[in-house]
This record gives sequence, structure tokens and C-alpha cells, in this order.
Amino acid sequence: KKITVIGLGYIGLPTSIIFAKHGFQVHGMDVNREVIDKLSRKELHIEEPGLQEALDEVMDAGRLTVSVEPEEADAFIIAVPSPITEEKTANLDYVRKGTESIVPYLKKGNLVILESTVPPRTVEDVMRPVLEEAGLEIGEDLYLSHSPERVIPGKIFQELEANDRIVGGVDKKSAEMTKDLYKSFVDGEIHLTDATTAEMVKVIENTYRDVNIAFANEIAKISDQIGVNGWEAIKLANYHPRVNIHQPGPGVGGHCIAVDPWFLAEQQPEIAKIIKLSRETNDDMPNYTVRRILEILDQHQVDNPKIALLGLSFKGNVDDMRESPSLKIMEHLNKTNIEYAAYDPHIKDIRLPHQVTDLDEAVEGKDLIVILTDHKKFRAYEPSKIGGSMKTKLIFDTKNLLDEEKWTEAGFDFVRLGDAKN
Ligand code: SAJ
Repeated sequence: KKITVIGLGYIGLPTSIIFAKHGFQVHGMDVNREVIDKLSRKELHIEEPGLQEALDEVMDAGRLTVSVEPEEADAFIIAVPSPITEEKTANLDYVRKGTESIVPYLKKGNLVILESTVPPRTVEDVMRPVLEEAGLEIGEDLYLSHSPERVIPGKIFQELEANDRIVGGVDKKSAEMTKDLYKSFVDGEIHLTDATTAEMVKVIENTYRDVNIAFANEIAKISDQIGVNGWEAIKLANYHPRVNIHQPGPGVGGHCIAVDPWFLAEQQPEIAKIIKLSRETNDDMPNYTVRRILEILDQHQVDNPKIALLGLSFKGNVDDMRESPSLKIMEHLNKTNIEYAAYDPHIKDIRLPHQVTDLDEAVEGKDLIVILTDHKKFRAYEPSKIGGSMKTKLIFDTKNLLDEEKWTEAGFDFVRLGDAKN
């Protein structure tokens, strides 16, 4: 059986590889020629544990081919971006174009699956018309479904296999056919529903996380005011069997959680009040973080402050900077008199102004270190060594990542976001 995958990004590429590993012949297409050139040389354009080895394996075995054009196949999987516009509405151009691009290659009996996260009704209202206008009768010539990806960057291969999967067909046969395909590598359960419900499920999962994080951020801000360690309070509350509060932080990044809630808010703005407020709360956290930085510098009476930002990716242990709160924090800092250097051990090339590729260079002569992502590597840092070259030994941990005792023993003043006792 052959599968053509449209879009070779964080989801499309690992998905192509895993199907190839499980006996399918896979053709991956991407409109970005640079990505295709790289992949043809077995070079990656994204970072993900295990991805290089897996790519080498399937390409060496001749099971995965890539090009800028689709190819005929039994099934087509569309895994393209679905970003939001400035107006916070879904940009479905890639979904539409991806669908159009496969039309010339479709044969009777083919299955078309959308994996991208989209506002509910996209399969019915955007994809179906494109396919029908091409003269294809869905349920007769062609089968159509939505099987949203639910994997977390950093653990993609593990989660592709282990997670349950939601499959929504425009009819029963489409859903069944999709399940048969994914069964080849999914160890979790595959739950069948209709396409619109599957779209809704995916979007509410990420919205749940966003709303919960907004709640955690509000707790952190309240804790900053009333003299409580918010992290400790959340940890203790979570011992309750029916409580699961997420973690505060300097903001919510990535291309999913910070985007998908708008897919609901845009459709029903009058109803989606908590959803919208949560989005705004999380979007304000970079601003709040900078306010706290200014307060800390002020409290310690630092003149001509120079600071080091550690962590640029949107979350720990990945190299992905999309929608990263760190970028917004840098924008805010550019409007102040604070000088700063930014460093991320996972990002090896210089992509930003003020970015340095060396930890020593980042901290030398600085007054304050700000931890912005929960990279494991930061935990191993030696405070006495780092403090040696600093002008003032101050550290602000926005992720509750570091061992406070270790840093205070080395002479640092340790401040945590959402922990006013400091
Ligand atoms: N974050 C917090 N507090 C938390 C958890 C996360 O501030 O308690 C922040 C992170 O630092 C990061 C952002 O939220 O900036 C998003 O990170 P994440 O790890 O929560 O999620 P993503 O965007 O990497 O992946 C999510 C996952 N969705 C859910 O867990 C419900 C993943 O399963 C989805 O497949 C993915 O979105 C997607 O592609 O939609």
C-alpha cells in the first residue's frame, strides 16, 4: 500500500517515517524546495529525538521518497500548517491548497485524511467542496476523514505509537478505512466519530490546556501579591484526587496551544468568554515577566542593568522558537534601558539580535539571569562557576526549574515567578 503525505514538518515527517517503518511505501511532498533538498540528502530541518536515525533507516531501505510534487497513492495525508492571522482567525489557505494539490492524483477508492488542527467544520466546509468541485463523489469515489495529531514535540515517536487516536470520518466507511491504516502502528485505542466532532475534540484538548495554564498563571500573579509560593500551593492542591492544575510560566508558546483556542473563539466570540480571556491572560505573561524583571532590578538597586536570558525555545529540551514567550520578552526589553544577551543551548546558530552561542559570554558582567525555559541542561549548571563572572548575583526563575538552595549557597539572590516570599 502506498501513502502520500502533504507537508513534511513536525508532524508530516515523523508520520511519513513511521508509516514507512511499518511496511508502507511513502511519498512525502513539501512545497519548500529547501526542505526537500535537505531531506533528499538525509538532512533534517527540524530537531526531534530519534528522527535522524529513523529517517536514515527508511530512506536507505527505499521506503520513503520526497519531492515538491505529490504522487498517486492509496491514501493521502494532509499535515500542513493552520496558523492564525493577525485578526486571530484561522488561515486555512494551506489546507485548501494542500487539498487542491492532490486532486490531479486522486483515483477511485482513495482515502484523504486531514491531520492538521483546524476549526470545527473545516473538513465539511473547506475540503469537501474542493474535492466535489473536482467531480469526485465522496463516499463513492473517494473517502474523507480527520485524524488529528496529538503528539508532543520532544516525544513524537513515542506518542505516535502510544497515544489513543481520534478518527472522524465524513461517513462510516471513511472512518473505518482510516482506522485500518493507523492500526498499523498505533498501540493506543482508535476511537471513531464523525469529522466535525474529531475537529472539535482536538481543539478543545488544547484549549483545556490553555485555560488551565491561564488559571495557573493567575494563581502565580495572586501569589506574588499575597506572599505565597504559588508553585508549592499548586503542587499541594494537586494531591487532591480531582484537581490537576497546570504550571505557571513566562507565557504559552508553540504553534498549537497559543493558536487553537482562537479557532473556537473566532466562531462563537459571544460565548467563548473564558477561552478568550485565558488566551489574553497567557499572552500577557511575557509582559508580566518583564514587569517583574524591572521590579527585581529596582529592588536590588542595580544601575545600568545588564541581564542574561536563558532559554529561547517555546519549551524545554526542544529547538523550536515558534511563538516563544522569550521572543516577546525580548521585544518588551528592547523598549527599556536594559542591556541583555540571550542564550539557548539547543539553538546552535545565531537567529536573533542579542543572541550569543556561549553560556560564559551570556552571563559575563551581568546583574541578573532569567530562566525562561525548562531545559534540563540548565539544572546541571554550576552556580559558583556562573556567578564568578557576574556583576551582581541575581537569578529569576520563571519555570520553577532550579534548586533554590544550591543557588543561594553560591551567593545568589533567588527569585521565582509566582513566589512572593522572595
Ligand atoms: N506550558 C505552561 N504550563 C504548563 C504546560 C505548558 O506554561 O503547565 C507552556 C509551555 O511552556 C509552552 C506551551 O505551554 O510554552 C505549550 O507547551 P505544551 O508542552 O503544553 O504543548 P505543545 O504545544 O508542545 O503540544 C500540545 C499538546 N497538547 C496537549 O497536551 C493537550 C500535544 O499533545 C498536541 O499534539 C500539540 O499541542 C498539538 O500539535 O496540537
